Amino acid sequence: MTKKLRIGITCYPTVGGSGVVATELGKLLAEKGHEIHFISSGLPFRLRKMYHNIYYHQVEVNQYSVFQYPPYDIALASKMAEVIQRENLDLLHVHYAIPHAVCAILAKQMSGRDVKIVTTLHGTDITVLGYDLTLTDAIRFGIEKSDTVTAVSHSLINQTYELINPDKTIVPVYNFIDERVYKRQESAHLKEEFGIKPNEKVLIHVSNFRAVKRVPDVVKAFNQVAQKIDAKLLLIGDGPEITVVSKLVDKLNLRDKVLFLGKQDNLEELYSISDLMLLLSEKESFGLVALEAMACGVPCIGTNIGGLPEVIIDGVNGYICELGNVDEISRKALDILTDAKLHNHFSEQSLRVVNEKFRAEIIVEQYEALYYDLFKKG
Ligand code: GMT
Repeated sequence: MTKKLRIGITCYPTVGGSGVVATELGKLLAEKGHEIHFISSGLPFRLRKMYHNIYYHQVEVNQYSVFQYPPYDIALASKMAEVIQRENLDLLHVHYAIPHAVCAILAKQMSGRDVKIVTTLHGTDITVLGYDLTLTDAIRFGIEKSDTVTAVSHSLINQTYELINPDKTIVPVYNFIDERVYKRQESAHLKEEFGIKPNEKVLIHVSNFRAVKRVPDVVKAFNQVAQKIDAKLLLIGDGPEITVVSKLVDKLNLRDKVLFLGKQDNLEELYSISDLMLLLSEKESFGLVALEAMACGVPCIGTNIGGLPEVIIDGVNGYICELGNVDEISRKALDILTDAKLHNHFSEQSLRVVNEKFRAEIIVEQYEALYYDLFKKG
């Protein structure tokens, strides 16, 4: 029997897609018999249930008056080193090149153990260079000194080579969903509770409302759709742009058609009452929420940005539109929403694409194979 591994996982527990993927991966690896140690500043969300082989080691970041900034990176590296030694970890799988890969490298040195380091790039750690070029060398260092580096899309790999040009092979490993959770379910009662009439089409957008998500484009496209057919828009999430979006909704006189639902768990129930997902970002290395929607049979419209065309296959399970082209987006949304045959087809294709490319079993096996490779190499 293959040896089960002791794996440390570090992510930002609250950040969104990367935290979700790290947590879900930890759970599925635990179900396969590996021992999982989450090392992070907060209990990773979506952990929800008790597992006998999942442990959580909290990183305490103290604010001493002598330090100008709380020393998160050093506190994390120290905690990682402590857990490597005490729990005899075989490997650390960290999410983000900075700061987490750099912390893992430091922790490995501090522990004096030959722990392997696997780093997954999610995009936000690379696109940060758009704002702060001084981090380039730190990101390259984190990538080059990791034993294995993965990225969540081919687009992100290309972008990383263009911007950082690390001397390292980066392996594509797509994100995945747990299809036991993300599946269409009976939630018709929710429609009634939200005051959505049976004839109304439901569009959905889920994000952290950062400017890069271009939520105003979602509202503008919805406005054009709602002028032609009866429809409601569900906006899920919260973040810096919420006020701008709310003002736009008022300006366009859409208050009774747009539902601001804030942050929500159990998204599968909301996808299950939705007819179309809009993800119109200007940066998106993958677009996990599109995948979640697809797994519930919801066709998606995304922008021709980053990894989105690798998830939403244009003309197969939805449409890819030019960034900011609200006319094109609303036209294609209407095509899907007014043609039941096309909608059904895209819905079925969404399930097929998820099953063939993004099923948890396939992706978790890819990560496991990469882990075991490291021990073969010695
Ligand atoms: O999109 C965000 O703002 C959150 C961010 C994160 O770091 O969690 O998401 C990134 O990682 C997700 C999981 O791999 C991807 O699905 C998102 O596309 C990616 N976000 C960006 O590239 C902007």
